[in-house]
Amino acid sequence: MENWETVQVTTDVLICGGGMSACGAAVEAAYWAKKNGLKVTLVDKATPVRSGAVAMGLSAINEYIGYAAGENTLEDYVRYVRQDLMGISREDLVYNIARHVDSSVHLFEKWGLPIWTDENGKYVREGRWQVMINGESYKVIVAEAALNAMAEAGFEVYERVFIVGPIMDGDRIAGAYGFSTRENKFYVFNAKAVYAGMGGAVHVFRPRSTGEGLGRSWYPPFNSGATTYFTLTAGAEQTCQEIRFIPVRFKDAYGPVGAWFLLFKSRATSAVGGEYMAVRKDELNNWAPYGLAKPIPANLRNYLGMLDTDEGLGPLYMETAEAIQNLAEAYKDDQKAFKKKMKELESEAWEDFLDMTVSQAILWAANNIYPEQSRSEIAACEPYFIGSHSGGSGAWVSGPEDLDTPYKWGYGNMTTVKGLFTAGDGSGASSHKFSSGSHAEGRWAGKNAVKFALENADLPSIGDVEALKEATFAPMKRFEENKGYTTDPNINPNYIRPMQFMFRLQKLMDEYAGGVSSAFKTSIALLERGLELLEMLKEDSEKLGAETAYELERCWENIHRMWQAEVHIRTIIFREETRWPGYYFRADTPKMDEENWKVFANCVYKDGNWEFFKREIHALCD
Ligand code: SFD
Ligand code: AMP
Repeated sequence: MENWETVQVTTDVLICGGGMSACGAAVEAAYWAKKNGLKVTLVDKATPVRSGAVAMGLSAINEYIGYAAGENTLEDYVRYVRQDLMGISREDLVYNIARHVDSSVHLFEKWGLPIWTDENGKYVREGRWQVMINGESYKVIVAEAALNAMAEAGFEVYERVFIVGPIMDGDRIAGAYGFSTRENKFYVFNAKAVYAGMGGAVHVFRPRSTGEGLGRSWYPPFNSGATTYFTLTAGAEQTCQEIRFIPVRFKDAYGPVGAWFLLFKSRATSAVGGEYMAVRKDELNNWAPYGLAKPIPANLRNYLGMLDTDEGLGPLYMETAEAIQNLAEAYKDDQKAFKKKMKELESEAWEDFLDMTVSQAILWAANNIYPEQSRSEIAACEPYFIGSHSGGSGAWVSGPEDLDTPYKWGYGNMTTVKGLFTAGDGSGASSHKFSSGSHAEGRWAGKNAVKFALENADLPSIGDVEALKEATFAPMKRFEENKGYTTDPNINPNYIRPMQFMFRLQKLMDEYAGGVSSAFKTSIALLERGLELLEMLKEDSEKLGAETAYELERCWENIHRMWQAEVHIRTIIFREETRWPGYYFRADTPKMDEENWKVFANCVYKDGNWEFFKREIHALCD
């Protein structure tokens, strides 16, 4: 520990994370802070240029309202999100994001992002809400704007600094602490306001991929639950922590399906050729009113496919060849035009992957898949926590001041902890913000964080940082002290390495909390047993051992995941119904209960105790 220098940084607004929402927060906070003589500091465990969910790029921007052109109203979007989340959404937050999202998209375009346009210069829509982009460098472009805004204001950005946890001063956030993975430096950030934008979580559940492919998941392997850990352990109220997200993706390399379903109008079928959305249509009656309205919620679409799989009708397939043929059909009378169209569609199909999931293109090539000639396997992924997509987990945040909403207690997007803000994957019950909405919400939160720092000008105290440092480096000390005890450093009675710890967490989540191997089903008995095992894992988290700084990072990532797992299991237990089949199914309460459970399931963790309670849903429009 003596080899690690302690560096203390004092700032007004601290931004933790460098993803889509943090880049939005940085652009806005840098502007307002500079104007008011305040300072902003940003810390990312990686480098914002290629960090987070958008690191590899994206092929579409999934939230664009087209408000100015009268394409959609804000209320239309609020209704869409309500429908997709089976009635559970914070409509004030969704509305607020919707009214700002188009301006984020226009900024992206101004900063250099190529957005597809048609012959009239209008954005090409993938579906009603999505616009197509050439997005391999999407994150580079968005990050560059954020980094420029910070640099122009003279503010510092710390890259490769991993945030371990929050620092509190009573009921107010006082900063954060962490360490560099490149230099021997322990960091203590003292701030008046903190923005937690460290994404969602993957690898809480056992992934389908094994061996060398372990890190190949849909969600980026580097987002490991830091935002939930940070806000939860700071004492912030959580919401929708039961709403995990399970995307259906091209199997094994996790290529996106949105373009196939929406742009190419493709069908998904079972091995015997039945289109599960048509064959199993009657099942949707059981999930009324949401099952009977359009668009059919993502979890129900998943569920109908899972019913096929359960009956042994898998593998499931995306009918790519049929979709391409259908789209080219109109050109059939002119062979030259037909060939040209086929070529165009074929290249769009490959580009969809090359823009965001290169490995899917490699897998297609390796498996001799020609999308215009044959269908291609799809499957439900393992569960993820991503409140900004079609999941809902996150912190309970204050609504916008100017809207008629009962959920307001101060600054917009502030959690229930004074001075602690979040957005994107960090704020719950406001799904379907995606990359663009996360950026817009981050901007909103960043501006409000500056306002908070201005109006609460005293710097909170950070107390004894030596104790934090000791706890942070304990796994390294433990490893060092005990490594000579066995001949194989991986097997030692005095410590557990983070990889083995992660496998244990994933196994119990998979088998008890409804992962892939239990076909996404669970029950109260399974959940309670899972919780017992989790408690024991928690005890063993005190025995983690790390050889290097990177392994120390892995230790803390897994502690973050463990807390994400616990709040998830506990919230599933609290909600005594099945509302999102296709995400998870509680076999002991197999039906949806609109009368008792059309509510938010919220919780607070304080002084070692969990408190769970319901909160009412307030509709913003009809
Ligand atoms: O459709 C720490 N998303 C898509 N959005 C779209 O608009 N279009 C798409 O095409 C999208 N698709 C998609 C999407 C996500 C993923 C994973 C895939 C495909 C494969 C959603 C968006 O990407 C998502 O909504 C936003 O990125 C959310 O933004 P934010 O800011 O909440 O999270 P982030 O961007 O992942 O950034 C997280 C940051 O935190 C850092 N970090 N820093 C310090 N200390 C720690 N301990 C930290 N832990 C994490 C990260 O480095 C990163 O900077 S589609 O195909 O599904
Ligand atoms: P995905 O690639 O599955 O993440 O989808 C991208 C966007 O399209 C998201 O906004 C999804 O909710 C939406 N989407 C994907 N498939 C469908 C579908 N079959 N019906 C309606 N919306 C869809």
